[in-house]
Amino acid sequence: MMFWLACAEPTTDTDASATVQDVQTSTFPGTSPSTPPPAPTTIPTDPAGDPLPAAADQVESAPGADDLPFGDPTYAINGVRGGGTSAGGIDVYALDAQGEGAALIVRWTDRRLLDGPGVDLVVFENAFEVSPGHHFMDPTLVSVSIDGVTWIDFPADRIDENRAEPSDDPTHWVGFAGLTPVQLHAEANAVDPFDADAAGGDGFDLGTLDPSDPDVAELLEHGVAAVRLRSASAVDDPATGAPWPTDPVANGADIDGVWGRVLVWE
Ligand SMILES: [Ca+2]
Ligand SMILES: [Ca+2]
Repeated sequence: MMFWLACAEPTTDTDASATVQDVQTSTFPGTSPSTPPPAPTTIPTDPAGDPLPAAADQVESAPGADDLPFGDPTYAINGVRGGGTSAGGIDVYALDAQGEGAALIVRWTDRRLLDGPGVDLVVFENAFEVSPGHHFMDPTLVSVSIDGVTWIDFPADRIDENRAEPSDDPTHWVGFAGLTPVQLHAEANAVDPFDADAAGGDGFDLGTLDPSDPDVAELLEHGVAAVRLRSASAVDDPATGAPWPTDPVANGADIDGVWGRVLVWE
């Protein structure tokens, strides 16, 4: 029933020293990055070999990948290197603003993300503050799946009265990623990715999904195998039937990395 489960390595064979570079070579053959990520990231485990919070380390799908600057999707799994409050990080994979290339799917090698206390998942994009209350940002829709077929969207909405118009006020956008600047930096500021004040990024709690939905119930039982990120500009706002309006100078979400908190081996 779950194609990723079917092809997973036996849990006893898990190599805790696997690196992002190992993974990307074996699982994303369509990508031949001419400029490798700055450094491989070891999958962290505790002394018992159990996984600790970790960044997603596999690209499952990146149809917008190309040889242009920021066209290499491995930058979405190579660690987070934010640019701080007032500048956008450049260690990113840029999704398109429209079309098939506006989506990216990432996952964790041989692991699934469970619903733990509070935020379970943090998406780091490269939004930054232009002035107080005004951000340059690429609102991003977040979905989760246990099988890569059925996707459950985190509810997202505009809560101001001008939903058909762009807004650079992040408080107008609720349930989107791509809103909050990123202070987390793998080398220069390796704070807790789940400390929102210290790390930035946009957090998501699986516990906020509706457990009366059978698909959600199954997801909560088995865990998340993959996360899909989509530029909001490529998706229709159900209330208007038109794409979510984003700043004309924004050109799609720029994904730096995705962290999960409670991960279990498959
Ligand atoms: Ca949770
Ligand atoms: Ca990155």
